[in-house]
Amino acid sequence: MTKVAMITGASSGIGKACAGIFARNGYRLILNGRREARLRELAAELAERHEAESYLLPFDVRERSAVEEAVASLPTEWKKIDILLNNAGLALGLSPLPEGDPADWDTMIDTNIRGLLHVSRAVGLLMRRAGEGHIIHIGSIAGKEVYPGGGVYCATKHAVDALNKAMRMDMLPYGIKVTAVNPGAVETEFSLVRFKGDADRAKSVYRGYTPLTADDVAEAVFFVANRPPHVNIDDITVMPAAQAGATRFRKEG
Ligand code: NDP
Ligand code: 8X3
Repeated sequence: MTKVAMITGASSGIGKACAGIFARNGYRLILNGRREARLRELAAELAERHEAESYLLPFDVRERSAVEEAVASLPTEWKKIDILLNNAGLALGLSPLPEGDPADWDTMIDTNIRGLLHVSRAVGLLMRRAGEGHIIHIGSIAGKEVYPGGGVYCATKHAVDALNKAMRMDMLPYGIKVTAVNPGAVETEFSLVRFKGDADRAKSVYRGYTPLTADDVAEAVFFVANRPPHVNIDDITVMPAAQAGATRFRKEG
């Protein structure tokens, strides 16, 4: 039986690139995101390019009952999930805390922390029953450091860092590996979302240096997911060569 990788936030950026590398390497995929049309397009592309089999599981990670119902609805042959990639996430705004929008805080906390917990619980129970599995979190350099205006986003990614460590302990008795991949700047739709559709501002985040691509991160994810059974990578940080820390860049021009 081919292995199954479930990816949250597969409709864009890092999640989509991860779907590509797992498909290319013979995995079956469970693709999640809210934008179902994008998931459908991706599944068709992966089938054509790699003859990969995908199962679409669109839901909003923030809605616990939707997550539980979706995971429970998986056909038996899709319920043995080998890899869960907790990738769905976002930043909204870059304002100092007193000027921040509490609605944005709620969305970040609900998606990046609560959503990750909902999915980890539902899939973790299946993995526990199977006696094996691997949960991989997409954290961030923002989970290791903080920067002005990024307080709430950084807090959510620090929470991912804490959950990565605690979950590894909780899952240890069941033979389930837990890993975090923490990227620095990656050019995806992340900044377009953060700046609410302001394409010029989003573009400016990546000006003057070469950021990571989503494929660079996908290669790191695939590497940690494919170590021998006795090896776990607890945590890795992947940065652009032109970035040393959350706010320190070597920019030209
Ligand atoms: P994108 O905006 O390109 O992708 C984000 C993905 O998350 C989309 O597929 C989106 O799908 C999904 N998503 C967002 N909210 C929800 C939700 N409520 N339910 C289900 N899916 C959701 O950004 P990235 O690929 O860059 O981001 C992926 C992860 O990487 C995030 O966790 C981000 O914090 C992290 N990260 C990004 C970095 C960067 O510089 N880009 C650096 C470090 C970490 P849809 O809208 O269809 O639901
Ligand atoms: C995304 C990277 O530095 O914009 O997690 O927060 S950063």
